[in-house]
Amino acid sequence: MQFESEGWALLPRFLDASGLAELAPAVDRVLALQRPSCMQRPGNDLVPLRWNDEIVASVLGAEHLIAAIRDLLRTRQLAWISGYVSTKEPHSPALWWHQDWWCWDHPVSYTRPASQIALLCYLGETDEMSGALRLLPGSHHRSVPLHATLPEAHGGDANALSSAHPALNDDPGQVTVNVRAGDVVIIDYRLLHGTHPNAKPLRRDCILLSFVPDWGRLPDDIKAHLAMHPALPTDAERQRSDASSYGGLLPDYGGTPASLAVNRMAPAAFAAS
Ligand SMILES: O=C(O)CCC(=O)C(=O)O
Repeated sequence: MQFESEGWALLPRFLDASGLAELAPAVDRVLALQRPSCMQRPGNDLVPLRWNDEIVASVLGAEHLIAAIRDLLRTRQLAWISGYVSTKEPHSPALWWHQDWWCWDHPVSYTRPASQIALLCYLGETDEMSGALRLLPGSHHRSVPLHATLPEAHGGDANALSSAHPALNDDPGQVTVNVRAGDVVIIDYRLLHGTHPNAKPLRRDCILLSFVPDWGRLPDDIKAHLAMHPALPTDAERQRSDASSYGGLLPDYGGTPASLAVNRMAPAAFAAS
């Protein structure tokens, strides 16, 4: 299966013209309202979305997409965890090579199945000149030389990288995922990825939702941590709202939510088995 061995897959044409026409103004509204500065980094701004945001509701309500993800991952217990609008400003630099997994001290990090995945839905066409995603197939399962050179994915050191640093440049093993508007890319959270610079005068927009492919398979301590994610409805919100309309996509955790020690640094050398 390409997704398991390479750590990524393309689901073409998830959104048609009418879907794009609905989501694009919703993204404009989100960007006009909120910009937490902690989620701005060179070459990428992330605006968090909660469960009741219209964008999240629209993607989670897209039954054909959810069915395609379940087929791709061969799972029935898909659980949604978080959502963001991910943009690249006009004339913005590359987003550095990084991976999004947050718990490298945990043994589950070194098993083959993905514990968390990102869905990236692009609202416009992208290529090497307009901020396309680039990724290193297989880097979710074994280290590559780049791992040893990277700063912590969301840490302050990454903000200070020189433009010559390998984290900001092409890598010989990379695949550039040129997409059309409405295409979706799915990546394993451990996969090394980043973006090309956006040399164009237009903002490049993407909706990023994260999921656990198989909630039942996750170790309890990881579930206890993820169940506290601020994007998810609180117990009170679940009780007084129509959160049930998400068709079983909200994680159900019966234990006591508890934080785990976060480690976002992949080891310089590792292999999943
Ligand atoms: O916006 C993109 O294309 C990628 C964003 C990304 O890599 C991230 O937020 O981790």
